[in-house]
Amino acid sequence: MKTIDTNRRNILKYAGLFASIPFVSQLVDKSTLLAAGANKFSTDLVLNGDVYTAAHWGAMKVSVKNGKIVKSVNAFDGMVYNPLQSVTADLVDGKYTNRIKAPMVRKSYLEKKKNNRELRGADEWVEVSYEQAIKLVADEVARVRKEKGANGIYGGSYGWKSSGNLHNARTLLHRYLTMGGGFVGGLGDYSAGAAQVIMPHVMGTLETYEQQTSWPLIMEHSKVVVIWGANPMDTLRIAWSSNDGVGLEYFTKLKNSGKKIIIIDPIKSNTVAFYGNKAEHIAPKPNTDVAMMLGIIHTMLSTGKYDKEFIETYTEGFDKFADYVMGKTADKTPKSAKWASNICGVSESKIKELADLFFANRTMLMTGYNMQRQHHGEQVHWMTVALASAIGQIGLPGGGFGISYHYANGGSPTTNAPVIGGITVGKASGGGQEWLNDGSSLSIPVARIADCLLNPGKTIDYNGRKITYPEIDLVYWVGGNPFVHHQDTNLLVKAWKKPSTIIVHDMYWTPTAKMGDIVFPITTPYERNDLTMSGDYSNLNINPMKQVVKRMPKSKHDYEVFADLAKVAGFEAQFTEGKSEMQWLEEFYNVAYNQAQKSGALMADGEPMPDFTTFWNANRPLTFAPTEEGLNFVRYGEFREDPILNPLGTPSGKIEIYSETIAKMGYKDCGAYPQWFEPIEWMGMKNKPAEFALVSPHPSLRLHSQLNNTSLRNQYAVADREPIWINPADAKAKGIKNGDIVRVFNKRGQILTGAVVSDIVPKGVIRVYEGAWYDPENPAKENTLCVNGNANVLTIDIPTSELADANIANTALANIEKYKGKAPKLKAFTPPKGAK
Ligand code: PGD
Repeated sequence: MKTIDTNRRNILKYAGLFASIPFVSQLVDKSTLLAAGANKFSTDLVLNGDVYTAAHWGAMKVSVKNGKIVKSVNAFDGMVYNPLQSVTADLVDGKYTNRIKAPMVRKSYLEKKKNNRELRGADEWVEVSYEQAIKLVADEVARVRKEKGANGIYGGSYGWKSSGNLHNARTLLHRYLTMGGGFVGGLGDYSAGAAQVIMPHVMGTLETYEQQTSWPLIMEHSKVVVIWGANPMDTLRIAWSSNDGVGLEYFTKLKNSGKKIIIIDPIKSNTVAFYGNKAEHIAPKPNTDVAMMLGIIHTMLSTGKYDKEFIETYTEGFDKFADYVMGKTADKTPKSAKWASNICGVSESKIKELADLFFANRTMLMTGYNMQRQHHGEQVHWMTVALASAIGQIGLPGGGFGISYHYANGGSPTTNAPVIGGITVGKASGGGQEWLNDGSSLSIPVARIADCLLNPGKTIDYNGRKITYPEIDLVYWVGGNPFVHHQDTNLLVKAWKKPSTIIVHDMYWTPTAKMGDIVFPITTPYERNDLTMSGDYSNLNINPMKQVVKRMPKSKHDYEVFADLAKVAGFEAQFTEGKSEMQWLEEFYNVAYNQAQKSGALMADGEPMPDFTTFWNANRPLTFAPTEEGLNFVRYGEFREDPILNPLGTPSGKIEIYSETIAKMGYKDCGAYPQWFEPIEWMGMKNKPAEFALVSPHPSLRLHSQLNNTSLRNQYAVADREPIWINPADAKAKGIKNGDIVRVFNKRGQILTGAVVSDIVPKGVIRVYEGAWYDPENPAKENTLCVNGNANVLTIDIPTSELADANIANTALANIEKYKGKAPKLKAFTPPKGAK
């Protein structure tokens, strides 16, 4: 009985929250949208009215007037405001939009000039017909396949593409390349590359992108909530599928919950600003959280205020780690609060106070991914687990640790929604697919791409095995922007000169498109039909992504380009399965619909899921309600209840504070238990190569580089550049004032930024958000100035360690000076020479 009652309560609550959308008949002229009649869906465009779609930044209602977008807002009333939802019109055509308007080829590439690779990024472009572009690509893919096999083609093509289960650029590329005979792929990602390799050794599961203890349980049970190295008020504006908005709702409610909220972050982030005096802000030096955690653990072990029983029952090898903490191993250094304080800059007394506070109260440690995007990034989440083990609350409601609350709404309770289908990679069309059985030998860690292009044949270590880099001769990139996301841009510029051919699909002349040889003009998500769910962990909604406006002339869907390439290669039927866009969508929808029919799952309003035609014509998202299990989900609850019956997926079945598996790998830069390693560059090092610690976290008004080309930029650009935050004392010492143009530089490169003098950054630290479009002043010159302020020109391209080979974007030092020359004009948002 209890289950029914609670479910009903949830249904009513969620129906209330998401019920603000009237049916389409009240919104648009029936004669347009419903012209096809009751039993047939319509794809006619709404010329005047509202259309529902979705993006990484959530479900949206887009208003159209005379066929043009005039407004876009959250699809649901009453949710926390998300500014990213407001600029849909700009993404189609705005002041900075910079669409690719036709298939284009780089001039000297087209002319087959011998030195043409040297001119990438500095050349003129020539418009070609779509048919000619398809032929060029098809011939080149066939040539490289013939000469070098699957090993010659890099299709790892990392990136955040757009939401949508059909127009999924990267999967479509993989489908085309797989069916054609294989390609070199990418292992892991830039987001959580270190955590997703270390955590399976420690917890037996990826941990990243997995559901967290539910928010209602946090609200009910946690006494202390620690937001550690995370900035959820900004990062929860987006999600991988589409944002359900629930995380922001809960972080907002948390503010006045009376709980002790602690934010540990070198910067007074927007999350610190949001909580104001309702939270305590503790600011360690960048890259030193592992040392701070060690100081807390040392205090707990020294005072005896730690959970011995938990450690005995649920963990493996804690004693060996404890020897390290207490200074009984070779380094003979106790990792005391004083030792930690000397490294991280947080006072000894505060470190000791935290140890007592965490142990005495139900404490949830919510960590972010930023801290593992650092040199030795594997250590931080392993150390978090060691700390949470000493506290002893893993598996209790509201206690333990969670590394995904800040990302894609971890903890948003899982609903009863059936899951829609999506386009898949498919199978090889015959021959050449053996490599698929050994993806390892033909996939490289994603963040090692520049190293791989520069050093074919080099063998690297990766998580206990060896990977030998292939010789890549063709790079095919869709749905990603490596000339913004990859570390040490100038090194990437060099690496990019290696392959014979680089093909890029994008909607815009991004820096990556400008560095290509052949580019295709792709439709925006607002110019095609698609479907997506929202809520990566909750599956809260099924969203129609209806075409909002007429597509730009000459633009193509990624799907169309790959289908045409498949046609030339002789496997069109296999690629398209003979289906149209809407037939694919109907099929994906029916995967969920059939599940719902079978299970009897109802929507949040108590109604059954409509059939596809009704759903599509109704033009509104469907909402589902959290289940009893979803609401009461405690991460590792079952393991805690019975570790024998419910062991973890680690070799010992327990939490591995000591990992024999990693010990056997014998890596110098990742040991058998979590440790403090001095990063390659940091504030506390001797002989610093540059003066300031550069942090480059995720931006508040973009998704990585996406939306840099919208009017949101007017809200943050300073002197028409990416802003740099500088502490007032540092600014004074350098003679820099608010609004000045600042050159930021180190041995890897130089960028121009606009000064924001503010104490949100401590002395000795500067912040430049990642994601500004790389804009080389003179692309023909080595190490030229990036005039728009791409932080990655300054970051370091080495791996976290031999274990994960992930990126270390957040470990870097740089210098600053007032820029005195005539400020070069921005070209980031204008087409290259030869393009309109
Ligand atoms: P986005 O800007 O999202 O960045 O790197 P990522 O490459 O994912 O790029 C997506 C691109 O895809 C855009 O150019 C967009 O226009 C294009 N696109 C969107 N939809 C479509 C489509 O349908 N078809 C095609 N063909 N193209 C499409 C992000 C990466 O950056 C990530 S995930 C992380 S976590 C890293 N974070 C940091 C960091 O914290 N600090 C630094 N310094 N650097 C980082 N880099 C990493």
